[in-house]
Amino acid sequence: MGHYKSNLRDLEFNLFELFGLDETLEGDNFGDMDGEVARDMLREVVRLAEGPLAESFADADRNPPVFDPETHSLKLPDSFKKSFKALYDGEWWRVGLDEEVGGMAAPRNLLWGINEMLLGSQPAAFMYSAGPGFANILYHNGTDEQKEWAKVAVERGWGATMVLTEPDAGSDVGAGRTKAIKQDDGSWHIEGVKRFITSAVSDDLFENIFHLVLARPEGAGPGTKGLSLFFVPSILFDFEKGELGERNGAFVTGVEHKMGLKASATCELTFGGNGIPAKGWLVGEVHKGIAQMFDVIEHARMMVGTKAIGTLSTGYLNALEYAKERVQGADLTQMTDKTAPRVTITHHPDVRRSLMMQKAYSEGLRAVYLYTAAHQDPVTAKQVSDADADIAYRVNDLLLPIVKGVGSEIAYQVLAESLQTLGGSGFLQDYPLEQYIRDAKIDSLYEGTTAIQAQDFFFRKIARDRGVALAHVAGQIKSFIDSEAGNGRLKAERALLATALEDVQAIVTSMTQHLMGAQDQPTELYKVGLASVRFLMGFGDLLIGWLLLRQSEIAIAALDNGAEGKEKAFYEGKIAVASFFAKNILPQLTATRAILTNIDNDIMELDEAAF
Ligand code: ST9
Ligand code: FAD
Repeated sequence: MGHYKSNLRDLEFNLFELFGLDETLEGDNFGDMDGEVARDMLREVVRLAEGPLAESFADADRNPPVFDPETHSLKLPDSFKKSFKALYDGEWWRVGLDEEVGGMAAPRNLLWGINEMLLGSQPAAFMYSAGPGFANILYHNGTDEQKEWAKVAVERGWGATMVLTEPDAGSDVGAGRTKAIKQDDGSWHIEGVKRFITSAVSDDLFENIFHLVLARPEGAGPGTKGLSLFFVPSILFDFEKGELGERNGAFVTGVEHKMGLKASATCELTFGGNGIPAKGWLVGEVHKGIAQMFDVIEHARMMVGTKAIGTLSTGYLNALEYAKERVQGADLTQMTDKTAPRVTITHHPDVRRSLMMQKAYSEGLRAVYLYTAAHQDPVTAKQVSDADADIAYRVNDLLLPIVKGVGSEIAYQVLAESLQTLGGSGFLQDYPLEQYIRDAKIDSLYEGTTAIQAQDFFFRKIARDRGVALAHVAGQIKSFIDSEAGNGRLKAERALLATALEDVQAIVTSMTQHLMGAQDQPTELYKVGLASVRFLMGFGDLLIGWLLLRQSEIAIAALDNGAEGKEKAFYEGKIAVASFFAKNILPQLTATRAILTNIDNDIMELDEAAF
């Protein structure tokens, strides 16, 4: 048994009982797939994720990949390659891809439910296996000829990378200096050095890797709008037959040593610095690089958030298992009786508080990413929130920074609680918690840091959207508050949710006033910047509180219908965790509201020397 613990029951509860996946699958929107097929798929993924995929998790951390700068090559641990093969040969990468490139249609919430387990088990392997997904995006954005390359890439199992970051262009992608020089034959030569590129070298996992690279054509303007997207294969190939030819001039010139996620190679990638030109082809023959790259980024942000949430879930379940067995101390009510029987630590109030917090965020964030995923295809969105295609698109856009930003911040924070549950043992490498924390830290950094997610959330997803998607989600929350949900038993919790919704709405109003005030007084914008991350996190708590209460409503009905045994315990847990979250977390939003609606610019006016 590996480190990974799936939560199949909770996944199925969300997909089928909360979001109605059986109904989504009625008709032929997703081919022959029905609820039973979907359940079989999930069970199969549990076997893979808890078994062969998880097996190399610790070994690949303790024996990280070794890079040889002479040959620009990487040696991955054999154990990891075995896990990767189990994943790739399982062909889970086909799920959700277009049928034209060899994919299999599936509702997006089912797809991300599957991905949660693969990512929680062995995230680096999942990332190496993203080639077909990247090819799918090339297929969507490419010329007719490039669509054929995309099919070749999938058929031959090529790896792929997304290439934006440079030493002086991280969050500020538009500062990138990598150049593209047009050639007479219609191709381009790419020149520059990119850094932190994931999976740019990968031992012998693939015969070829193609890079999707942002570069600035000579003479193009500044910023992100001057960037174009290029397809740059590591090895050139015959465009008709797909056969491999000469090495292209894109070489990995370094691999980073890092805190965690060690099996995933993070590379310096040099284009054209080795005496061989790095040939590239303009994707779609249009200069819309940043918009095209955002097709990749949106998937990758979803992936990063789901990875964090999947890690938090297995962290919680490992902590829970330990807590149920660890005997230490007496019950608090018998603390003065030195002869009192010793109890398992689950008897101690503070351990219960911590475990319930872990459960709330693991299960609440799972509901958040599945709700978001449901808005990535119109059929599922209609089923889940009665959204039409336009609203569905906007809601997904709105919630991606929540999945990515809140998912990653909370996972890192709450995994520390999971480690704490194990006491000193949590600090040891005998348990996976310390590695979970190291491996999950990256999630708040790459694909746009939390500050970037928070700005995206407010400026683009709320202000620029004129609040349309926000109104849809807030409307759903409001109708739950106004309903009789819980059959008389969720009144207090619904009242707490109502206050939380008002608090969040007051924060939005205040931030919008600062945004408008910036037309006369530009420094008003600082107030938005000072509030944005706390607003992002607060909105995440509101969504979690709402979705946990919706789950609780279903659980109450199931208990009323006579659920027994393990099922009874499961539903009781659902009611308890929703109530706990409503009473212990949602009221914090009132304090956040008081802080953010009275925010001032004092620290912006302070001399840097005073810090
Ligand atoms: C990285 C990779 O960190 C880490 C892990 C890699 C793992 C690989 C595996 C991935 C697997 C994924 C799954 C595979 C796929 C499966 C497929 C299945 C089918 N939304 O605001 P402006 C666009 S990589 C959409 O003025 P600035 C838009 O076109 C490195 N589009 O920005 C816009 O134009 P317009 C990641 C957006 O001030 C234009 O950009 N690095 C969005 O010029 C300009 O917008 C980062 O993420 C959006 N949310 O530039 C960088 N936002 O307005 C983080 C912008 O006309 N930095 N656009 O529509 C940022 O995001 C910055 O805010 C910035 C600012 C660069 C956008
Ligand atoms: P900086 O942009 O320098 O940020 C430093 C700090 O300043 C952060 O706290 C940030 O939030 C804050 N900050 C910066 N600008 C602002 C602002 N405008 N407002 C408020 N705060 C701000 N890139 C790729 O292109 N492809 C990859 O495959 C890839 N994989 C990666 C893998 C790993 C392991 C790592 C570490 C990075 C990877 N990256 C990749 C790069 C990653 O996306 C960047 O590290 C990230 O976007 C942040 O950029 P930076 O590191 O330069 O930090």
